Amino acid sequence: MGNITFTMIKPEAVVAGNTGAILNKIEAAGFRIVALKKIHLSKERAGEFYAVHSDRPFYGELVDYMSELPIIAAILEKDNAVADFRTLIGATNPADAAKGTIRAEFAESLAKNAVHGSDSDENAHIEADFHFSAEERL
Ligand code: IDP
Ligand code: MG
Repeated sequence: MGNITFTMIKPEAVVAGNTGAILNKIEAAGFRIVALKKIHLSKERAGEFYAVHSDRPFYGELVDYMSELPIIAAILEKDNAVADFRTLIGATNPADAAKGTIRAEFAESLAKNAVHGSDSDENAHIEADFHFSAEERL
C-alpha cells in the first residue's frame, strides 16, 4: 500500500483519443488504479473543484473548459504518489514540461494541458473524496 494522488484526463485529451495511451504511461510508471470513471462535470461541480483558483484570471476559462466535455477521473496509488505523479506529468505549461512527460507528449497548451495532478497529500484526499465514494475504490 502506497499513498494516493488524484488525476483527471482533461477533455481535449479524451476527445483526441489519448485516454488509453495516458493510462498506459501511468500504469507503466508503477501507479495502481484504485478508482476510474468517465464523467461530465457540471459547471457548478467544476467550479467547486477549482475553487482554490477562483481569484486567478484564468478561473472562468478553466471552469468552462473542464465542464464542456467529459473527463476521466482516477485515484492512483504508489509510494510517494503525489510527487512522483507531478514528475510523470511535467510542468503546468507544456512548453516547460520535460521530454517524455505526459504533458510534453499530449498537452495542447497551458490551459489544455492534458492532465490534472494533486499538489499535496491533503489535496489528493480532498479531490479523491470529491469524485469517488468508498464503494468505487478498490
Ligand atoms: P497544475 O495543474 O500544474 O497544478 P495550477 O497552477 O494548479 O497547475 O493550475 C490549474 C490548471 O489551470 C492548469 O493545469 C491549467 O489547465 C490551468 N492554468 C494554469 N495557469 C493558466 C494560465 O495562465 N492560463 C490559462 N490556464 C491556466
Ligand atoms: Mg494544481
